[in-house]
Amino acid sequence: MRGMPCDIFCNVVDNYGDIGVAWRLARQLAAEHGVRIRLWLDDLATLRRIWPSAELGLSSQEIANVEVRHWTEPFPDIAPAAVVIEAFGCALPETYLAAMARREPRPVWLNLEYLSAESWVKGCHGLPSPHPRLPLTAYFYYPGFEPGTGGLIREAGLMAQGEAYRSEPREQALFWRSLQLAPPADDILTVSLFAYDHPGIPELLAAWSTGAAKLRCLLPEGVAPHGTARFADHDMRPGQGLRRGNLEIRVLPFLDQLAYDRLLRSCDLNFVRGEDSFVRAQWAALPFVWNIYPQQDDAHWPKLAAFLDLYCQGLVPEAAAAYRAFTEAWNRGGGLAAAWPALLPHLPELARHAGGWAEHLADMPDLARNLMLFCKEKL
Ligand code: TRH
Repeated sequence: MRGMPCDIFCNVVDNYGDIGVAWRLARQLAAEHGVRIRLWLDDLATLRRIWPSAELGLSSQEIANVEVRHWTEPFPDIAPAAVVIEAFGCALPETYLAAMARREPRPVWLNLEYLSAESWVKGCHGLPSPHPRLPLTAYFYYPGFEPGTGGLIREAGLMAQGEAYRSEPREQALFWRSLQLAPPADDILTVSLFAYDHPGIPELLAAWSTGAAKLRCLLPEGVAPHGTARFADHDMRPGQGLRRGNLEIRVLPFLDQLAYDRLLRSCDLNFVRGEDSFVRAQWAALPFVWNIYPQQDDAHWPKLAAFLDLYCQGLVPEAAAAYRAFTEAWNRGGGLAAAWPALLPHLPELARHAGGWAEHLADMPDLARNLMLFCKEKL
């Protein structure tokens, strides 16, 4: 499959997850499988937040061996690639679809779906979906946590990198210095906080400030600005800090994807959200709390429950109960004053469990590898 051309289409609906996933996959397919990627992206500014060498205003640029094309309308008249990945149902341009239908052989067309731990995913992964008008078939490609799904994005050597980082205090000290922070003292709990701007934020910050543990909360710039301002009584900017009781808050600049991985590996507990940071926290092999992306029809609750059922297998019952209660409170945005002190004593057990979970996941083939095999079968 080396040298195979592949078009990835990504439309940024909101936040960073659409491009976060598409960009990570594009980089990995290019770096590890030698695929010639053209990434069609409608919002270069969002890519630039997670990958600062991306330039605005260019219709085409080469970054990390990926050809990044600004997706604008009218769409240029181009020859479709052998493999086409439509990220999160972003709807391919009509003219491009028509060109796909004329191409011989037809491209392998994958619809990369959102990640879910729900049991129906295994039954739907890989199913064909014929186009209503054109002689084309799209295949549903579902990431997942279990065999029979498309797997999770995991670069080669990721786990070894994490272990090397954890056993190298000098590397960690360099990372903290790059953030203009001293390495945390042993008696401080270091927490990264990436969450939606929900009412639980000021409540949790208040619980931390009066809590039993000394805690340093690292907050990427622009994350949950209203919730943190409600707690702090003012807006907080990068580099700024605030101390209240046992809590210290530091606002970090928004990091690039590589530095964000280091942040996740450097903390004792990570609050993550959406899809990509949620998966990266699992690869960091440390305790995490997931703020699931809220959906209008409440479809996120069964999705959250399915993940917790899977994740909590093998966790001691008391720790599992506290973890479930805290995750529920965090996602509902209430009850955190009680849920936090109940969770705190279980962090060592949660750390042990997170390590085992990451090893278990890493025993399965990664999404890019599975995707390559899938395409090979269909080509
Ligand atoms: O930003 P998210 O909430 O994104 C999404 C979108 O809302 C999307 O529409 C929705 O469908 C999906 O969630 C479920 O969260 P996510 O997926 O974790 O993406 C964040 C990306 O930003 C991820 O690639 C990590 C990256 N990141 C950095 O590179 N640096 C940072 O400092 C931070 C905090 C994140």
